[in-house]
Amino acid sequence: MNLSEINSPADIKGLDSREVENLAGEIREAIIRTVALNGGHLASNLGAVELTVALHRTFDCPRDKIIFDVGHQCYAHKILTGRYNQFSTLRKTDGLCGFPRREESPYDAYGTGHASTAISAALGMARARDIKGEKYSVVAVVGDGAMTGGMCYEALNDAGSSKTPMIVVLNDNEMSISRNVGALSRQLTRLRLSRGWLGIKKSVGDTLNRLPVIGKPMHRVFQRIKNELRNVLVKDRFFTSLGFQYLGPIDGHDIRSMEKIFRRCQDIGKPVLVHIVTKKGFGFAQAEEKPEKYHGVSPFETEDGKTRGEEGPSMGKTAGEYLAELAEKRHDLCAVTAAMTQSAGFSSFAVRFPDRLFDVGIAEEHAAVLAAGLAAGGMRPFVAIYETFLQRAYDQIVEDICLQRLPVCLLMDRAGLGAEDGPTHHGVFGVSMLRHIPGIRIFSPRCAEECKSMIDWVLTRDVPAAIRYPRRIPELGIPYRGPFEGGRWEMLREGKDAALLAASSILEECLEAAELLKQKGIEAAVVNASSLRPLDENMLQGLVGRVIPLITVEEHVLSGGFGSAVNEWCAHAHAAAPAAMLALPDEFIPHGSRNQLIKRYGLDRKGIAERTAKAVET
Ligand SMILES: Cc1ncc(C[n+]2csc(CCOP(=O)(O)OP(=O)(O)O)c2C)c(N)n1
Repeated sequence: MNLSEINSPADIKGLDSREVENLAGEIREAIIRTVALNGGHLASNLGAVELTVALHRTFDCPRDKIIFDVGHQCYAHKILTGRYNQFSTLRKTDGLCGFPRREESPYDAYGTGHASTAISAALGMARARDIKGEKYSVVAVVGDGAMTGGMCYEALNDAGSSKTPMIVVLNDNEMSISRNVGALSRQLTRLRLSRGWLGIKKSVGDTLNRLPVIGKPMHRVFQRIKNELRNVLVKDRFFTSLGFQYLGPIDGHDIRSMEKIFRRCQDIGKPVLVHIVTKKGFGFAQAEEKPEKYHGVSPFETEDGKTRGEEGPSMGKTAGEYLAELAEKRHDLCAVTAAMTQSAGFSSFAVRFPDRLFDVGIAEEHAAVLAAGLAAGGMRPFVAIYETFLQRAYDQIVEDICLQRLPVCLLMDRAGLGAEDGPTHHGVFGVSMLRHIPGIRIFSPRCAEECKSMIDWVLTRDVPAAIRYPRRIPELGIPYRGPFEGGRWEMLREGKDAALLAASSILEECLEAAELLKQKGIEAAVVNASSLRPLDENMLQGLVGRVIPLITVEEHVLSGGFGSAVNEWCAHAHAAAPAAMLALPDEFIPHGSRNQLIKRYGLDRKGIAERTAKAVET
């Protein structure tokens, strides 16, 4: 079947089994082709192709609701719901989003991006349905990685006790981004291993059924014993004890078996959990072999898997490797990650100090409190989490870390625009999330040396701190003089007409803007405001004394960010407010390339230069 002929899932319902197999193959090829060009989540999507086909052939969307946890595995869903013709725009500016978005299609029943929300959302929708007396199925598709997140258990607990009919499909591939962690993962392995036993059960049942007269009653008794035994032997009590009917494990690449089970689920009338087993990267040898590498990829060559465009060393890796170096001598130093050890740059720390690296699974709240506990016990924990995911742990940062003044250091990776991943992944709220919390220090390095120097500084103080940095190390071409001091900024470029105050990733654009301004005869100073809290009050006093326009620039929302901090300081100091505060607007920023996004919001060199020139002229 030609994928471009699929206008809705109704178009695939009448296919015979051969056609369905072919369809899965075509979807898989389209996904590989597109991700090779645009980048994206490859391995997770390849593993979920048959599951998605089976879901859309069984359920009747958009009347029935399918909620994809994390949503990074929704590509086949987008193709099957009339979006194949736009699929080449996946993750591109103004193109299809790589995650489900309610505004993009009525088939995207619920927007996701951050893990472990689908069961809660599905329960909410199922309750809304029941209250309104409507009839439809609600299905949450959750990976075993997402199942390490605490919210899943809160939702299972609630759903199981309320007996609200809903379906949870547990897509178990033994992987989160890396191999999955935790006790539940071990439990699922036991369930998967029980598949051999389920095979024996089936063949005994079939034999009994074939026996004349005595066969049928014996089969019924066997059935009862079988179910009991199943509970004991396959240890599926975990989900049943929470009030869910457990079905599985079944092969998540066998479309017919899944359709059969999904049809059964529609009539059960209580919460059901269907445990399917899949292979991450299924059908693409390189991704099957290295599912971690192909979890999320930049554009790559399909033949040899080589990624296009060198990504360069990351700031996270710099921090992770430096901490591993320090950990040789400092036995109190430890690290906490939340299912992102490799992506956050802590692989070598994990290899060198497996006893002092705690990967807690997708459990950011737990990560923060675990770190608070470690600090209370005399350790120096560094918690490496992407800025966007750290939003989960706001309360724990306030109550557990800061209120108790515990020396936990948050390493907020991927600060700034998450570009192609879009609104769920931009790290643009971090400063406003933390800046008002008493006692915390917030820093943002401009280079690897400054990042290391910040870590050194943090280790000499007994206070909570956060270091926020983008993935890529900015290239400013100005040697770092250091050492870093909390509350001290660095003058990167002198200038008598205006001062641009900025930190980290956006300093590159500021320095380029200063060059453009020079061509117009405007001398703009550029300050590396690497200490976002406390501010460098001495330098601010000096700049205010020069009576030149101050312009704050940040890759962050305006409200409560760095510009707001400088503005507040000016008000307290009875100084003139900044002449301009350049930042992202107070709206959710869509996905797109970073270059196009910063241009759109006036944060590229041209935008910064124009706003500065205007401030100087008025
Ligand atoms: C709150 C949160 N933390 C971290 C992530 C980053 N992340 C995206 S996918 C993923 C692994 C998900 O594993 P699983 O649910 O098993 O899906 P799979 O990729 O294996 O199909 C992680 C950790 C996230 N999306 N949300």
